[in-house]
Amino acid sequence: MTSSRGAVLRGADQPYVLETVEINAPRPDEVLVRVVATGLCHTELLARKGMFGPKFLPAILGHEGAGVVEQVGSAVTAVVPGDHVVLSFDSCGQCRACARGLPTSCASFELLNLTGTRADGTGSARDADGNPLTSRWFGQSSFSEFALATARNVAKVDKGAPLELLGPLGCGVQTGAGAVLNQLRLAAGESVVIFGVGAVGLSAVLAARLSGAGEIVAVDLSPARRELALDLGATRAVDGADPDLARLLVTQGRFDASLDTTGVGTVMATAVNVLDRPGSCVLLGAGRDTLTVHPTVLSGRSVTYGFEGGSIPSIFIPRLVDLWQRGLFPFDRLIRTYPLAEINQAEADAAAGVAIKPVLLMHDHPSGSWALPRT
Ligand code: CXF
Ligand code: ZN
Repeated sequence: MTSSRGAVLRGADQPYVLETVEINAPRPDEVLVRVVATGLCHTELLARKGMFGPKFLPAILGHEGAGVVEQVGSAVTAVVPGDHVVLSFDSCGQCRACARGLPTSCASFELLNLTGTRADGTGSARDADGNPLTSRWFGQSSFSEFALATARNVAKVDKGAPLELLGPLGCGVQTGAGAVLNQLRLAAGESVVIFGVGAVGLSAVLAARLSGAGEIVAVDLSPARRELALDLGATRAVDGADPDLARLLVTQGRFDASLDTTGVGTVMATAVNVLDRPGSCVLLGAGRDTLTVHPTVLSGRSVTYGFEGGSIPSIFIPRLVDLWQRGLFPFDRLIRTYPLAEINQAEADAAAGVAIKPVLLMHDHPSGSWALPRT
């Protein structure tokens, strides 16, 4: 057992509260990580709202952790204590999709990442009174000084990179960049339109620029986000509230590719309708809306949903770290840091769109040599 300070969410209308929690020792395939920093993802806001079931709370959320391996289970060979890791989504490693190297299509993706328990229904943390907590959120629950992850959801990264920065590579940044680099595989000169430029959409903008895309159009309701998208490489920015959005978008020709991060039904349909033939759309949004299009609209066009950008975390995350180190993928521009004690402010800023990607620092004084300036 390891005692840890963690942010616990006990009710949909309650703030996160810092509590002392007890984390189990690692099972054979598990990895105990001393968390340095954790990003806050939009999916955390949905978990608060009850999207993952009525029995979900109380919970330790957090699924963009980065830290140092403290202890490994007896069967773990991929990492050793002292390794620096980014925590990402979990997968079973045994289904047909995992066997084919497609962990984002794992047959147990929802079970392992969205229920907050292991596949066998157990959790891995209790509160100070010994009561169980939802504690396997994306196989990590990293709003905590220590997190129990699995060998399959840790990605070993270069020790020269700042852990204070890397957590969002585990979900939001990986999702947007992966959709472009792994799923759309944009060729140089191809055009793409990105609906919703929060952390996921802006990561897609960065990846599209890196791919040498021709036109990169960012659509968003927020003028500030549109401005940032232009600064990060979008060639055009369009107000998502424009009543004539679809026609406005195709004035210079239809798109080779489109991405939706909003999950809004009408916006997803527009993302399909503005495609060229051939054309590909990747949906990344969360929510309850459905996509409705007439079947003939899909002639010559493909639509897929992209859990985590179709990535293999142990390969894709170190690659993104390398691109960042070479100045080619400046995802740090999206980040605003907060001490863990200010998690409620971080959440409010994310919900209000004030912070694109909040990152919670577990300790006031970052452990690494690369200290993020407070922004
Ligand atoms: C989410 C995306 C929406 C469905 C649940 C999983 N991924 C990461 O936050
Ligand atoms: Zn996420």
